[in-house]
Amino acid sequence: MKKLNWPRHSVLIIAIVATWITTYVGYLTSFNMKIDNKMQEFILFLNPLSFLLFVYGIALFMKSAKRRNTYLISVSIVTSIVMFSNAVFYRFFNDFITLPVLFQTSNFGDLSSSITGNLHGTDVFFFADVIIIILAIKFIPPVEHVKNEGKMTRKLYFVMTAVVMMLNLSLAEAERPQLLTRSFDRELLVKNIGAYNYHIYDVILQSKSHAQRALADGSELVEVSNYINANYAEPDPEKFGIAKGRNIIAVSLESLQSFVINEEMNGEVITPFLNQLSADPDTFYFPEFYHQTGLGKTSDSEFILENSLYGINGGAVFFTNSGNTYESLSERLGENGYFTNVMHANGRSFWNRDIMYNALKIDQFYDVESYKIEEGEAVNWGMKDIPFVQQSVELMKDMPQPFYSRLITLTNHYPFDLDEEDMLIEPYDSNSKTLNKYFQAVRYMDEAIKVLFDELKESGLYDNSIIVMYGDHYGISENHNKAMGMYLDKEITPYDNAKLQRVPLYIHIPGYGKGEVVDEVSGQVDLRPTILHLMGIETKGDLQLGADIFSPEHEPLAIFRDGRFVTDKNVFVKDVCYDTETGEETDSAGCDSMVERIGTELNYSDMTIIGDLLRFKEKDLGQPLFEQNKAQ
Ligand code: GP9
Ligand code: MN
Repeated sequence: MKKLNWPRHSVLIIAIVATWITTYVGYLTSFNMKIDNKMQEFILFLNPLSFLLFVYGIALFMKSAKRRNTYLISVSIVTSIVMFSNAVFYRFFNDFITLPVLFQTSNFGDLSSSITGNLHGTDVFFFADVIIIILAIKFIPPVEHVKNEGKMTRKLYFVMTAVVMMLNLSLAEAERPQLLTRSFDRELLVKNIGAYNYHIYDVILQSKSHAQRALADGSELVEVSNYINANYAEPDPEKFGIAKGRNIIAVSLESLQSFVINEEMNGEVITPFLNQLSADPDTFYFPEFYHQTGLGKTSDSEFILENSLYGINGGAVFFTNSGNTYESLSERLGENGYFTNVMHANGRSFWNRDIMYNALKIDQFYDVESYKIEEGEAVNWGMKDIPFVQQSVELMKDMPQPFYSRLITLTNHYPFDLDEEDMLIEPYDSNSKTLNKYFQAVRYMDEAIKVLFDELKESGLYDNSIIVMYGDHYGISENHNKAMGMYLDKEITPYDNAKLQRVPLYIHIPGYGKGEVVDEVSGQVDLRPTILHLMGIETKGDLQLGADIFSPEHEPLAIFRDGRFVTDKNVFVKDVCYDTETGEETDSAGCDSMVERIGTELNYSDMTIIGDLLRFKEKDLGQPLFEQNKAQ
């Protein structure tokens, strides 16, 4: 093996190191990224390297020194512009640039004023690498090309690049499992794979969804709406409009599953307040209600509630289709005079909420910046639920009424850590630390809900509101089946795992007095029509896959994103049909008749989202879709 031609490659090495350091210093000085431990610090430092090795390395294929140098300078200019633009964007939006933001025309006004108004003198530093490279080229004399010298060098070089890339990805995967498939947050992506790789990832994600959208046309919308109209469930006249004009307070109960409701753990009640609430004459409680989320977790539950469509398979629709036209619950309520908002003490960009909420026509997002987090008021993922609900009610007092506020709780989130003083019951004792802590975290959440009710009563908002609370998704995965089996005192079968996807739903209407336990099988897609009908708002003709749970025509059915489903008679898991009552395997006839229908429904949901079909609604068809289909 020939020795590396040192003087010739030194410009390349200087270029890589200069841009690497400039990028890293840029990270530290221009972005407010939360670094929790030494490993995250190391990943942040390492993450620009694989990309820089790769792009700068292309210079190794260029024979003339002049071309090579021009190339190195060009790369450094482009990378500097990328970092510089992100920094300026971040100052204004507190987020990294993503393609849809650049293409959303409504953002242009904000963008241009944010650029001109947010330049700092120190921004020149982003171009420090360009200057260093120009100086290096000037002072290091070029060495001419030696025949056949480059092959081995190149091979070694790109093997090294791949190794750095793999090291980076595996460390990132260990820090944040499923980082790329779940794509939680732009900040997490930049922290783990680096700003440059993040942009490549973003371009791939966005172009995929663009191409699929381009192929769709209005005829698919007619097909989907025919299916929806055939399944439309008329509201129960007794319930239609019973909460008309009231404020709506919806609460997403983080990771809350139904198996803890009305139950005890080691002789201690887990959810005393919620138990009392489910027996309250002003409450409808739904013990057979299922979450229907996929990889998008909380964001999927938000999407399903707002649109009565399923999330997409293998990703978070909040990321993949945030530029779509939707017909959200918020939009409908907005049209009916509501001030719509989401309250969640987390960063704006998590789950791409800042962008998606625009598409969902949510008037305001009270994110972490709207809250004051005092010493001792944060644990686990952030602000504790009790101060969160207290401050949320304070904010509600100043809202124009009627309002629709959706609160997203956070404390009962994996890994379910609590401060000592918030542990109101003892932990469970099993081989799963997660399940052991879960009961305590749920107990704390129950307390937070009690505080929410107390505060609402005190504020005077309570009587004229309706409170809808639902579990967003499971908290305990199948990995904890052994411990779960110990708690439930049975061996957990695939049937049990499906039934464990039940999450509690409460609809509390102060002063109503005719509440009951509704044991109809239902799911999150049913929330939108159910809520709108209670408010006296028609949904006929809306593109929604769920149905009003109170409707006598509601079908007892919950479809999971992975194709499992539950009806009042059967539970279907991976080609096996179980009896809903007994959990025994049963003759597949009952399931067979449903399997195709389930596939169709999930497919229609995907078609609607991927093809962005709602953009064809009304505008192009001239009349409300429902009327048109009736005429056919
Ligand atoms: C984050 C919170 C939790 O803002 O909604 O998200 P999850 O991990 O549950 O999807
Ligand atoms: Mn969640």
